[in-house]
Amino acid sequence: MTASATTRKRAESLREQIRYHNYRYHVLDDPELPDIEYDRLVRELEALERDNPEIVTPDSPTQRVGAQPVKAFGSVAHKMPMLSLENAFSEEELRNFNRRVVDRLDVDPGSAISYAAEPKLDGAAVSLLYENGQLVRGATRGDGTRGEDITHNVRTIEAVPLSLLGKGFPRTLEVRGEVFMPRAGFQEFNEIARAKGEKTFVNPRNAAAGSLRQLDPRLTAERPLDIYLYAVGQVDGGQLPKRQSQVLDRLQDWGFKVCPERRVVEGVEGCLEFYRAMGARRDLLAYDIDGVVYKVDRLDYQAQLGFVSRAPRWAIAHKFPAQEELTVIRDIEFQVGRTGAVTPVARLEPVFVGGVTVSNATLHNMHELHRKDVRIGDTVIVRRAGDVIPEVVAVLLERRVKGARIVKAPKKCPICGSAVLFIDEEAVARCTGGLFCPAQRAEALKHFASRRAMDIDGLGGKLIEQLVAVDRVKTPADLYHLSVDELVTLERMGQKSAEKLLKSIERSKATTFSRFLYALGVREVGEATASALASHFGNLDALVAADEEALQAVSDVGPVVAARVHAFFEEKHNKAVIRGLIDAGVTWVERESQAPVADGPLTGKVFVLTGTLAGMTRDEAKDLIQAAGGKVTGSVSQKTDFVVFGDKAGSKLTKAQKLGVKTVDEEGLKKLLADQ
Ligand code: 5U1
Repeated sequence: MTASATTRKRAESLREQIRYHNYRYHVLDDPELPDIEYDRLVRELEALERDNPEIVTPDSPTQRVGAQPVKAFGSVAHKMPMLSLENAFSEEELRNFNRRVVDRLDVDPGSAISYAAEPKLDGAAVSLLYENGQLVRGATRGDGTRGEDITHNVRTIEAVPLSLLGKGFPRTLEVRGEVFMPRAGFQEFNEIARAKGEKTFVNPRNAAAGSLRQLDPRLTAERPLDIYLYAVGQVDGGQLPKRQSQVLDRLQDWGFKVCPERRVVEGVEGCLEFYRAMGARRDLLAYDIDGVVYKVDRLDYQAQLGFVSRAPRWAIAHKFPAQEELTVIRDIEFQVGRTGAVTPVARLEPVFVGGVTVSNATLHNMHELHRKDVRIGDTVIVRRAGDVIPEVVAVLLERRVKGARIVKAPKKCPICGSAVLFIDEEAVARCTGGLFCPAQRAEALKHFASRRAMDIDGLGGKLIEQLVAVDRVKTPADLYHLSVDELVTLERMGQKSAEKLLKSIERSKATTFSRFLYALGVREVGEATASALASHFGNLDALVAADEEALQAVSDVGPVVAARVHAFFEEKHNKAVIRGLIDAGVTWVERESQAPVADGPLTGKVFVLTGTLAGMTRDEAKDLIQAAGGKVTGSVSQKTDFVVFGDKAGSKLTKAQKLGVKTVDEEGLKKLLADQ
C-alpha cells in the first residue's frame, strides 16, 4: 500500500517545520518551541516515515539531525561520530529498553544489568581532544559527524583542563560532555543583559550554546560556564578501564569534572529508583537537568550491543515530564495579594505540564506583562518547574491571532473597588484600600495590633485569622466593638482571656499620633517615617490635607513615600475606617501643625535610653522625645547629649559617665519635656 497524498503532505509539512526549528535552535540559539513540542514533531515524522518507508527523502531531518556548522567557525570532523540518545518518556519505555538489552546479550534472562546512571544535563554537547595530555581542539557536536571548531572558546572555561593531570592517559584522548550554565549564573547574566538592553536567553541551555558560539572568546570568558564529561570518543596509544563508571573515575583523576551525582545501579529497578531520587532533587541542583541517562556499565557489553542509526543500543535518556508546554491564554485577570499587590494572572486552556494540569499561570507584574507583550488569545510557553507557581515564559508571536487583546492594569481594585496605585520604580500595582480591602484584611489587622503599633496585648495572628474568617472583623475599627460574648465563641478563648483581651483593646485607645500612623500600615511608612510625619504635621487634619509636595518637605520622605501616603489618605474607604476608629474612642494628643523639629525644646539633642523606666515604656519615652524635636539613638558616643536611665541600667550608663555625657532619670526627662 502506498502512502496517501495527505500523509505525504503532512510529512513534508513536518519536515519543513523541523528544519526551521533546527535552524532556530542550532544556528540562532533562539528556539521558538518548547522541547516537548519539537520532540512531538520529530516523533510524528518518524512514525509516518516508519509506517510509509517510500516517503522518506534523503534530506529529511530524520536522516541527519543537527546543525550546519556556522560559516565563521572552522569545521571539524568527528573521527568517531558523536551519537545522540534514544529517549524513554515512561517507565514502560524504559522496561522495553532493558528487555532489549537483556535479550541481545548472552546473559540469563532474569539477570540485572549494571548501569552507570547520571543526570542528563540541559546544556551543549562538546568534544575535547587531547594530544600527549594537551588540549588541542574543542568542537561542538554539530550534526554528529561534523561540528564547529570552538577551541578558543572552550579554553576559556575554567573547568576545562588545558593539560591533563597525573600519568597513564592515552596519547590521543577525546572526551565528550556537556557545557552548561548553572542557574544562578544564568539569572545574573540575564539580569545584567536586561539592564544593558542587550539580548537575554530563554533558558540556561541556550545561554550555554550561545556562549560557546561567540566569535570573540573574550565574550565567552565572561560567561559563567561549567562542564561535566560523560564519555570518551577517539582513544589511541593507551588503555582505558573496562567499565563506563571506571572510565569516569579515571577521567576525574586526569583533571576532568564528572557529575558528582553519578551512580552505578542494578537492573531496571535500580534505574527507576535513581530516576525518582534525581526527580526529587532536581530543583535543588545548581543546574538544569531534563532527565537521567543510563549506560550499560560493561564496555564489552556495549561493544556487543552496538548502534542503531545514530544512537547506541546500550544507553537511553529517561526524560522527566516536560517543564514547558504550549497553550492558549483565555483571559487575563488581576489578583490582589495580602500586601495589596495587584498581580496579572493568565487563565489558560488547561495543559499538562511539569506533571500536573495547569489552568492558571502568573504574569508576575505589569512590567513583565508588557515586556513579554502577552495578550488574550496568544499562544504562549508555560513553565512549571517543581513546586514553583506556573509562569508564562514567552509568546509565540508567529501564532498571534487577529484580535488578540491587550490588557491594561485596572484602575480600581478588583476585590474592594479602591483606587490602584502604580509606582513605576516598584513595577507593582497596589490597591490603596489597605485598611478596608478584604484581600489585605488579616495582614492589616495583625500589623495594627502589633506591639510597636497599637500594642493590643493578646490579639495574636491566629485570633485575627479567626475573627476575619467568621467575618466579625472587617476593619480595625470593628475591633473596638467586640464583646466578651462574641469572643468566647472562638477557639481556645475562655471567659477570662476574653475579658483580658477586651481590656487590652480598651487600653490601646489612648495612643500617640506617631503610633497611630504606623498602625495604619501605609506601605513604605515604617516607625521612623510615621514618627517624622507625626512630628512634622502635628495633627491628622494637616496630614490628610497635605499634597505630595508638602509631604516631601518631611525629612526622609521622598517621592515614593509621598505618593503612597497621599494615595492612602485620598482613598475614601481608608478615611471611613479612620473616622470609625476615632468614633470608637481612639485618641492621641494633637497639636498645631508646625515644624516642631526645627524649634522644639529638644531640637538637635541626641538621647540614648537605658534600663527600665517606672512610669512609661521605652517606646513611649522615645515618642515623647521625638515629638519635642529630639533624636533617639542606640549607642552612647561623644555626640550624645543625654542618657536617660531607668532601673537596671547597664553599660550605656557607665559609658556615659566615662565620656562625661549628661545623665538624667525619668523625672529629669519629664522636666526637659515640660519645658515645652
Ligand atoms: N549524562 C549524559 N548525557 N549524555 C548525552 N551522558 C550522555 N551520553 C550521551 C549524550 C548524548 O551520549 C552517549 C552515547 C555518549
